[in-house]
Amino acid sequence: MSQAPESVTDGEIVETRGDERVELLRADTNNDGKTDVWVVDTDGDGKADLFQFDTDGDGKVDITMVDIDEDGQPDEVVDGDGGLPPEQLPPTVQL
Ligand SMILES: [Ca+2]
Ligand SMILES: [Ca+2]
Ligand SMILES: [Ca+2]
Repeated sequence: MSQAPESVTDGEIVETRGDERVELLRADTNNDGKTDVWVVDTDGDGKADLFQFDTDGDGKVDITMVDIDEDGQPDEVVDGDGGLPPEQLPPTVQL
């Protein structure tokens, strides 16, 4: 096992800009019919600030990234869904 970067924490609940969950995009990048990328706006300003990825294809989030200042650079990265499990809905976009 390689050492995780200091910014990656395990099983933590991430802090987001707001308490909403407006999914701007759900995408299926490996075309298995399950969503593996979620792009979310949590404070209702229409800009994405939460990004979640299912890297092993089981439909559950493996990595959550928060861009707290919406500058396009993730500020916090956690293992798992960060306490923000997405609804299991079909992807809106197939990539
Ligand atoms: Ca936002
Ligand atoms: Ca997964
Ligand atoms: Ca940022």
